[in-house]
Amino acid sequence: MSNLQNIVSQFNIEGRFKSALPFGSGHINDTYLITTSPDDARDYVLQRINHAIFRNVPELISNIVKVTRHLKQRLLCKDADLDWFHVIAMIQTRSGEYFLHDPLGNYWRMYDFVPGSRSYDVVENRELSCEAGRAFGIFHHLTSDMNAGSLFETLPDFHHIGSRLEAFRGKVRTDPAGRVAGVAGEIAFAELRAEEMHAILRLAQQGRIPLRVTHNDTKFNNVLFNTDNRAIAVVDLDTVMPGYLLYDFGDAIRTGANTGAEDEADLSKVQIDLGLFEAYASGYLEITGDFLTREEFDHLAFSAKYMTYLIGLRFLTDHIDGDRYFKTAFPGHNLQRARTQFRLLETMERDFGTMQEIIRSIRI
Ligand code: GN1
Ligand code: MG
Repeated sequence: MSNLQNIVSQFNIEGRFKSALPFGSGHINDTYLITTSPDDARDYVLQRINHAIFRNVPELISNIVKVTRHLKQRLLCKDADLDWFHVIAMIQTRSGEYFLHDPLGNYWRMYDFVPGSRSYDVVENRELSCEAGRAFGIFHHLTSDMNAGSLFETLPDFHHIGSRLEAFRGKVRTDPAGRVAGVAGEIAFAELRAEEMHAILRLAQQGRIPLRVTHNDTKFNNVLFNTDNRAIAVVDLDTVMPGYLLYDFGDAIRTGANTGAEDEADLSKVQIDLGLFEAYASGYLEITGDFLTREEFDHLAFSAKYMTYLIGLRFLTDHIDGDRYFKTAFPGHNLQRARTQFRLLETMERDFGTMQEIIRSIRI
């Protein structure tokens, strides 16, 4: 029996293991699509959680259990009227846990695969972007009455500008892979904007924006669509924890209103698409408009610049560090991703006035 088959056999699944194929495009965990026989038995998504990054897997799983239970309860309320929206079920092991800790020290968990569902790495049109906005809006709406403090902070200071700059500057100083000289332009680009990028942290420190239950990885490819291209679920809840809504909005724009892929090498293809931006924002605000605070609303456009900067800074830091954090497919991949983010940010700077007008013009 293969290792994966052996792992799968310890979960409570329908049918018999047929195959395991690498699945999705995550940069951290290992993900497989598990098919089963007979053909009408369910299929599953199996993941090996990267426990070098996620140091406390039981708490991570406990966050997901709490949030998915809450989502399910809220969806059951008649007034929710969201019957197309799915909460992806985690599968229990035969001993009733939501994860498996194997003898090698690896952590595994399984989800239902929603038949016919798909995700996109690049946004193809405004309808998809608007749908993604609605999906993350529904996630925020349904969790807006949850106590954020009841969740564990799985990755402390995940989107904290101070910590990310400190890590970046530390690597620039020590230059562990001898790459600093080759990225002087990118380092200067990041430093030039460092001060401005403290805006959301300041709002938080001054108590002007509320701590909420947030997703923290609102990439476009974390939205599942059905065959009619309706967004039916948000996935990848590993980083669900207390956070600021602006981080989720901004990170979604980074990928959901970008004309290129996250690692597009041809920078002329990378820019903020204002039509996609408007579509995402209107889908999102259609759902969240009545509970968003004024300060949150006023900083939505800025949050897109912030998250694009932050993720670019993280890719650049990892490049300087010798590619130890994100999975890479070729040498220089992290640097290419950083350059793509920084190019996208420049186009947001160019169009920032219009982005703000677009937000203001969406009636909520
Ligand atoms: C990582 O593995 P994936 O693609 O779900 C990262 C996110 C980044 C993203 C960039 C735990 O997410 O924070 O935004 O890559 N996740 C973690 O594509 O660091
Ligand atoms: Mg993720």
